[in-house]
Amino acid sequence: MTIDTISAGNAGDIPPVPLETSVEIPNPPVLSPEDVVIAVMGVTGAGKSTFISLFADDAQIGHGLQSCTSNVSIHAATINGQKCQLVDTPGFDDTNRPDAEILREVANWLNISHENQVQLAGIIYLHRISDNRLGGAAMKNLRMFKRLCGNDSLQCVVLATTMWNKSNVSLDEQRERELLEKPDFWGKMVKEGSQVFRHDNGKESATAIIECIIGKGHRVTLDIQKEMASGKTLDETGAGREVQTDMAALTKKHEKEMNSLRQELQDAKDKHDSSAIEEINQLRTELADKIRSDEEARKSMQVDMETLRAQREEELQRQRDEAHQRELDHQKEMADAQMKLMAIKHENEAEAQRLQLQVHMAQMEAEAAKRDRERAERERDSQGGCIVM
Ligand SMILES: Nc1nc2c(ncn2[C@@H]2O[C@H](COP(=O)(O)OP(=O)(O)OP(=O)(O)O)[C@@H](O)[C@H]2O)c(=O)[nH]1
Ligand SMILES: [Mg+2]
Repeated sequence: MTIDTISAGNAGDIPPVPLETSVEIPNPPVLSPEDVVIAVMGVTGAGKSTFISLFADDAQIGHGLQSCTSNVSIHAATINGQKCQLVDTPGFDDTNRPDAEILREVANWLNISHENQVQLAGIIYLHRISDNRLGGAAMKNLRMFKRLCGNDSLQCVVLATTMWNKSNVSLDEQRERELLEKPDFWGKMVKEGSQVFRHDNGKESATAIIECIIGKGHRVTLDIQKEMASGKTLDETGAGREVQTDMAALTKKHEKEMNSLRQELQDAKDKHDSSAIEEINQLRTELADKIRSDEEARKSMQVDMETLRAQREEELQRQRDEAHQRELDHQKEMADAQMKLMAIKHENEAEAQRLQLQVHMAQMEAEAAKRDRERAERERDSQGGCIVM
């Protein structure tokens, strides 16, 4: 890594800003077949990164409304003397990215692991017990997760609830019962061997979850790994089909909206209502953009393992280049601000010296004037002594 520092004369007590001119991007840790690898999955904001951060301080936790983790990342951890690798994953229903993009990222990581004979020891699926109902995003995420894993992997799955309301547990317990009883929720998974835990955001419950997985000593190959290794494209896998079904429903909704906008536009034209025409056209443009990106997302899943990997490498390189450029821009901004700060400091120092001199000159002149006055007084007094009465 090359680091230049910007020097700007006497920097005083301001340390110079290091300006990186080139960055070596560290390679992600390489996993081996002997590693105990545990993936943490779940809807965005379920607490995946927070869970991992209990054992590895390099996990990135999100504190805003936006989804935080965007790429798969691996974090080495030691739990009661046992080494393992915790894999942080982006959650579906990400606020920034379509599900197809998230599935591409997760599938690509799983494909590469599979190719390198790295199998998962288990998967922790986190769910916010505070979610009012298991509909929408949580249900979609769960359906996707089940397809991704397949029935054969369910014995290595731990379903853990997060965000318990400590002051009123009864409502959360009722939701937990519902999760366990309904086959579509967790019921069937539990029957197939998945374990259920409550995680209270503390290290103790997190350790119990990881120890449960390590204790089983299993290794699994997920359905999506088998499917893609057999030559299927992503959209032909179970998880891919699940995403497609959601996307098809969304596209249908968008097309229906487009049709009614077409009708509204005609009505507005008949009435010569120019402001309504403008408003409807704006909505049509926005909707057309959405339909276009639905189509792009659909196409992005028509990829086999190799194509997906090549495309993801390119995308990640682009992300890294953009992040690096942003970093350099901010460093430059900081360096410019530092230069300005020092210039102002120098200017102020010169101004302070000028004022000091002015004070000094005024003081000298005041003293000279005083001396003149005293001399004048003395002269007056001595003249007074000569007055003849
Ligand atoms: N009260 C409570 N807050 C939690 C818990 N786990 C996580 N949080 C908070 O929930 C927010 C989101 O947590 P993250 O760990 O970033 O969630 P994530 O699942 O990694 O989210 P994505 O990266 O967006 O998929 C953070 O503000 C955490 O501090 C928990 O068990 N209890
Ligand atoms: Mg995260």
